[in-house]
Amino acid sequence: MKLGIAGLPNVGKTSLFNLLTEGKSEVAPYPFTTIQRNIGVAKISDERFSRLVEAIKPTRSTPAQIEIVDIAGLVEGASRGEGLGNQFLANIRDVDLLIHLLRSFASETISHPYTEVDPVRDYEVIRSEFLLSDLEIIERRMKKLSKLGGEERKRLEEIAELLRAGTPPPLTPELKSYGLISPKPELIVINGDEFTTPPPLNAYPISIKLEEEMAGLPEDEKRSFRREYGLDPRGPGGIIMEAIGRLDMVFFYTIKGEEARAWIIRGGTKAIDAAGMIHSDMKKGFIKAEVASVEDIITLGGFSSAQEKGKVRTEGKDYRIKDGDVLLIRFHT
Ligand SMILES: Nc1nc2c(ncn2[C@@H]2O[C@H](COP(=O)(O)OP(=O)(O)OP(=O)(O)O)[C@@H](O)[C@H]2O)c(=O)[nH]1
Ligand SMILES: [Mg+2]
Repeated sequence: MKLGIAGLPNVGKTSLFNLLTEGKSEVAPYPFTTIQRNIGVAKISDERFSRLVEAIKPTRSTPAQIEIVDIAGLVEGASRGEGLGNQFLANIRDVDLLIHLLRSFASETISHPYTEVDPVRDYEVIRSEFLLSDLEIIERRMKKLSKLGGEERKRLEEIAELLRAGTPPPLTPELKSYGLISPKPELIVINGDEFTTPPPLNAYPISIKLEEEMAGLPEDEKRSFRREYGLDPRGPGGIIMEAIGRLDMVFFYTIKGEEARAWIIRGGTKAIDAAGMIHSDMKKGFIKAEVASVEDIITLGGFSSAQEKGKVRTEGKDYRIKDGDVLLIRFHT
C-alpha cells in the first residue's frame, strides 16, 4: 500500500513527507524544489498497538508502516506537460490513495503560483488536471482499439464521457490497471497557521510549521497546542490513520519472543498470505494460526494468559484476517 502526496508547488508537500517519514528531503521556499519523487516509509501511530505494548511490555515494539510518495508540484496545464508536467502525474499513478495537500498559510517569501491564497480554487485546479490526464489515457487507449470496436471500446467511451463531465469514474480493477488518478480515494489536507472555522472541503487541518516548531515536545503538549489553533489534535499521525480508514485495510499484531509488532494488510487477506507477509518460510511451512483479539490480550496481559482463559482459537490457512487479530503462526521449517 502506498500513499501519494500531491498539490501545487510550495504548499509544503515535502515538509509533510519529512514529518511523516522522519526524512530529510529538500525543502525550499521556491516552486519545484522537488523534481525526482521522494519515497519513504511512515510509522503508523496506532492507539491500539500503543495499549498492547503498554500491557505486555515487550523489549522491542515495531509499529506498522506504510509507504509514502512525495512528488513534484503540479500546476494548471500539468496534464499537457506544463510545469514539470505529465511525468509527475505518472509518479502517482500507482499509489492507492492521494493526500491532496492545500495551502492556506500566507507568506511574503514563499511564493504561490496564483499569488493569492485560495485552497478551494487550488483544489479545483489540481482535480481538473487529474481528470484531463485520465481522459488523455482513455482517449489514447480508445485510439488503439478504434479498429477493434467491441465491449472495451464501449466501456471506454462511457468513462471518457464521465471524465469530460468532471466526474471520476468508479474505480474498477480495469481502471486501476490503466493508472487513472481521478477515481483514487483521497484525503484533503489543509496546511495553515490557524483555523477559527472548520476548514473547507471537509479537509484535515494541520500546521506543518507548528509541527516543525513542536518537534521534541511530548505528545500531550502537542495536542493541546493543536487544539488551541483549531487543528486536528492528532497532527501528522492522524493523516495516516484517516488515509487508512479510507482504504480497505486491517491491522493485525504478532508477539514473538520479546517483540510485539503491528502489521497492516488489505481486508479479506487469508491467514496464509498474512503469514507470507511476515516471512516467506511461514507461508511455505504454514500449519495453522492461533488467533486472539487484541483487546483480550490487552485485558489479560499476554498470549499465554489468553490461552489459559480459552480466548485463543485455531484457524486454518483460508481464515480471513480480521481487524485487531493477534496471530501466532505455527509452521514447520
Ligand atoms: N509559513 C509556513 N511555511 C511553510 C509551511 N509549510 C511549509 N512551509 C515552507 O514552504 C516552503 C515550501 O515547502 P516544501 O515542503 O518544499 O513545499 P513543496 O510543496 O514540497 O514544494 P515543491 O517541491 O516545490 O512543489 C518551505 O520554505 C517550507 O519551509 C507552513 O505551514 N507555514
Ligand atoms: Mg517538494
